[in-house]
Amino acid sequence: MLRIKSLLIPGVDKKLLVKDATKLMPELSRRRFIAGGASLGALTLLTGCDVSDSFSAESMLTRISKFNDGVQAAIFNPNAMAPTFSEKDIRRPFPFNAYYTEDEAPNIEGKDWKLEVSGLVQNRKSWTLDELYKLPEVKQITRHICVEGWSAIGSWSGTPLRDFLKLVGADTSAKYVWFRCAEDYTSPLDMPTALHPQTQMTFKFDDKILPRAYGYPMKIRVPTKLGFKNPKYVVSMEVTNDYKGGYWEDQGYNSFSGS
Ligand SMILES: Nc1nc2c(c(=O)[nH]1)N[C@H]1C(S)=C(S)[C@@H](COP(=O)(O)O)O[C@H]1N2
Ligand SMILES: [Mo]
Repeated sequence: MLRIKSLLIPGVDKKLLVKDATKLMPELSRRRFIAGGASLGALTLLTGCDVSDSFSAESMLTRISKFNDGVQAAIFNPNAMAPTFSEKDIRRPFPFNAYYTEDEAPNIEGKDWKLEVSGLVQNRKSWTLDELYKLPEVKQITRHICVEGWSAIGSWSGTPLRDFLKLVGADTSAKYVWFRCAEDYTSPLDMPTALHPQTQMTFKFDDKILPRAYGYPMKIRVPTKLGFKNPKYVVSMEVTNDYKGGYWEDQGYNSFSGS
């Protein structure tokens, strides 16, 4: 059964906030913001404000009103970097989220698990966890933003997806990398975002093997996109020119959903 949670934040009228913020933006930013779906998530990414109360909603609006031409150039640019944070900012315990409760999360045996790599790649094969753990590791402390009205800073480590795509000889002129998960979750990622330097195949959270709750054994961490574009329990990666839809995308969320 699908559990629909409230999208509203206590004390903050989301629609009004997005409307107010839009009015404050300089022309170019405003046009791009609207073209990108004018989401609260995009606003949170931009300003770094966690809009969980009316106080931070105020500071978000203050920041937006200070946007200048220099800032504009970087805003909503697919190549822009997501802000990074320090160890002390990490939320512990980090929130769990899925379309089911935590005890229903997939319980995967690492030794039996394989990552299938298919589609427009030269080297179509399945990767074991041991093979993937040998890839170079990068650690990033970034903010995860969920459309359901929460955000939290976490630490994720793994291999940049673009390095892996190079390694398997992916056709990077293809339009998407499409992920399938152990349950029926799917998620399409546009190629420019798949090649973004911060997009990561993640094997660790907070320096420890990715716990079951956060997607063991592998998730895709995309700090320039909203939480639902970060598939957990990934079992297959397909490079494709076909738009194959995704769990939330099929329910009307904008597939771009990000910066
Ligand atoms: N396989 C799978 N991946 C998923 C989801 C899911 O339900 N299943 N939910 C998404 C959503 S909406 C969010 S906010 C994040 C939550 O990740 P977390 O549990 O690590 O905080 O996972 C995303 N990836
Ligand atoms: Mo989410």
